Amino acid sequence: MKSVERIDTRALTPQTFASRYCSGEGQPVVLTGAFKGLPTCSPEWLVDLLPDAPFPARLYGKDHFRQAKSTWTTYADTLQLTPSTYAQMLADRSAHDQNVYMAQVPVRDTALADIIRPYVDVMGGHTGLKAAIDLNLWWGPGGHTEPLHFDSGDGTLVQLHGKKRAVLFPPSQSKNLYPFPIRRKGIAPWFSQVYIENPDFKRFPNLATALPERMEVTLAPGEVLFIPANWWHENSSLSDDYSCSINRFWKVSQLSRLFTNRITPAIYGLSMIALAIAGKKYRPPAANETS
Ligand SMILES: O=C(O)CCC(=O)C(=O)O
Repeated sequence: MKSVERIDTRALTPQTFASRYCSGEGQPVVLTGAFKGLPTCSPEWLVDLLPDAPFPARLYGKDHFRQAKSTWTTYADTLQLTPSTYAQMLADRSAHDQNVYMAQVPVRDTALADIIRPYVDVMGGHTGLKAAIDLNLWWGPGGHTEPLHFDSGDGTLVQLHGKKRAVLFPPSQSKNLYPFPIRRKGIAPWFSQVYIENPDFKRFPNLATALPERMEVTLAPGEVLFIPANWWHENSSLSDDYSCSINRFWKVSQLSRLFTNRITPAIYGLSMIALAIAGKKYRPPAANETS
């Protein structure tokens, strides 16, 4: 298994970041030192800083990840929950039991974003990254795994509470990670059909070729994982109570890096056709859209 380099954010310049981590397929890296001084991210803190309005949450249910992904009819069901209700569900562990995850919740217009954004912007200054989609919250039960997928933009995931393990594969391994077919209803092709921790080599024999390319890192609070566009990643919360992270997607500056993944051109092509039929202006698929 390959490890992910750690580097102090303050030692970076846009030039060094671009040449080391954003050329070719790109290279994941853990950025340290950029989030010193943030208050502890407790549920009370989050509830205080977020409006007590409904936010989308993913309901996976108890057995979702015990079933072959080919039997899934949807990636997850969606619920609307207020932060205070969700904090209660984490406290009484019903969020753990039913695997409910406040995943990719846009928080750009909240007091939470006002606290986090200056730190993320400083990181943007050191790396030369330019914001695409502003801050999203990932607040979920300990033990949750967000399954293997890729995003079409560069991403940075800031860990705020609990330890989180990320497993990554380069875009060149796409074929060996069995993306859902493009024509499959309900699940987007940027999700993989395989379980990397419980591989079914009979159904997915090429997975054996991908596994030696696996990279892995465990993030501690305050650390940031840079996930280059089109890199496959699967993140698991290692803490028992809850995990809290915030991400931002960034523009991919080199056009060629948008196409490091074999299936991305097909996704872009289909989006263009669908939107042309709908008579709308073309918009590339947003990073991490789930369906
Ligand atoms: O940490 C997670 O649960 C998923 C985050 C993710 O997929 C991302 O940052 O792109």
